[in-house]
Amino acid sequence: PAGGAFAAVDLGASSGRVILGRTTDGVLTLEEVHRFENRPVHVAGTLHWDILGLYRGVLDGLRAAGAAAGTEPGALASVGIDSWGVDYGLLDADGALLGNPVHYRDDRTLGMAEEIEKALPARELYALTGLQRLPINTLYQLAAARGSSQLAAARRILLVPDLISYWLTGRAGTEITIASTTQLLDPRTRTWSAPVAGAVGLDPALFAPLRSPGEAAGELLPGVLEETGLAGPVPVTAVGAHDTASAVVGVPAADERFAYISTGTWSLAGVELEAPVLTEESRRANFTNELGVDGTVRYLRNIMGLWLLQECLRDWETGSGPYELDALLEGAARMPGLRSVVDASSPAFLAPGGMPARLAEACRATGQPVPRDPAETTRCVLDSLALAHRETVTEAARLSGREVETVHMVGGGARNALLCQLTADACGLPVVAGPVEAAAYGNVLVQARTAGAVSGGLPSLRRLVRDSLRLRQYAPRGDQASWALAAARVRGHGKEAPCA
Ligand code: LFR
Repeated sequence: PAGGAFAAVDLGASSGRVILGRTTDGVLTLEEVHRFENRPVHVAGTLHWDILGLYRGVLDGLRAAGAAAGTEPGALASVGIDSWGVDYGLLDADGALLGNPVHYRDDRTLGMAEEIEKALPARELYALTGLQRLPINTLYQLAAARGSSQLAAARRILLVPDLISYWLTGRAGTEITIASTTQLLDPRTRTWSAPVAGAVGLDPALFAPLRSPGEAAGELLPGVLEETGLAGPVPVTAVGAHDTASAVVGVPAADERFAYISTGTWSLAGVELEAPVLTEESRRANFTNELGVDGTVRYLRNIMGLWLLQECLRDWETGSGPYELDALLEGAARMPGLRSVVDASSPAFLAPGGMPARLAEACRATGQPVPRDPAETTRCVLDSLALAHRETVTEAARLSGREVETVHMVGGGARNALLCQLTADACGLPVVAGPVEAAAYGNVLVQARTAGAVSGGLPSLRRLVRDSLRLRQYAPRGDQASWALAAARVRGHGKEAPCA
């Protein structure tokens, strides 16, 4: 097709994907050409990402993209990269990577928020960055790395998608949506925050120049072309490099009155705004103001998401053998609802390991029945997620003044019919589910716009997603009272920023 195909590299916490997108006659088609595992590794007591394994997956994926799109010049029109947020690599003066990037779930950040807030009180930090207080934030990771010889030798810090982009093109830059996950960016000026960097003693020269989605990010290096069998030049285009930013572009909303929930390992629930909300009330509710594509703000809260269930499955599998997710979900659907719920926004569930026991403990601590088997535990997780979705969507609307009439669920969790239905019930609003690969849609659309294959602002891009897909709708059932009562059972446990 005219204009060629676009390769979206989308790196998630449990798998990476390379997806080929084409726009023909006002319809967008996506084809997954390569998928690979992302398995973190414990090395000497620290949890790391296997970054070279991921990079190899990207190269294999680009080769597969060439095989599908054609290897003649122009067949692959461009490449865009997005990944999970907050994690980074450090480069030395020669541009070499210093050590393997550390996983955000590593416990090195314990106590770091309190530490930083001695120098920069929580209120000021929020006014400067608008970020929710989550232990995973890059700021707290860098605070934990203070005094290390790696940080002393570092001349540049690159977030994960920017590091991949640097290896592919030889050009170092930081895309603004991924930069906005660090807690080192000022969302009002959209520039690095000198006072925040100063509070952890970071040299501002460590940060790469910022670029925006749609801008050129370089071209594949000759060695990369050779290894992937592609014919150059192949441009790399900056997209919403934060997967959640790309996923929000891929939300098929028909107007402004929507909330989104990007559900996968995490549930990211919130609204899209033109300007950040930096009020004290917003800080107390622990809402984040991450940046989106086309100058937008992603006003949202992180909810632990399907991580809770993934970790249960991992635990049960080491015990009594493999568990079929579908069978568990069927069992959970037959259970009475809202028997016991936990606070699915609580960082208490951040670390890996022993999840069924931790969920049971949370139920016990709040005087609720302890789930007795995997089906009951699954139901507890899904009810808790739906409840957290409800609380977050309602609070986001209230604190931002944005009217919400529809909830869009995108990402892997949009496949989970029970979760979608419970979310509709809990929110008392219709849920529209899909696309599952929203991040890839957003990634491809921003590239396609830069290449001139599509045009217009976010509403036009979203219309294209709508016209290219069959979406599932879930109407709310039942009344709101039972959800309000369930909310009262967990209230006060970790919902507010635990600081004055
Ligand atoms: C989702 C996500 C979230 C971010 C978390 C950690 O994949 O990018 O937005 O808070 O991962 O990076």
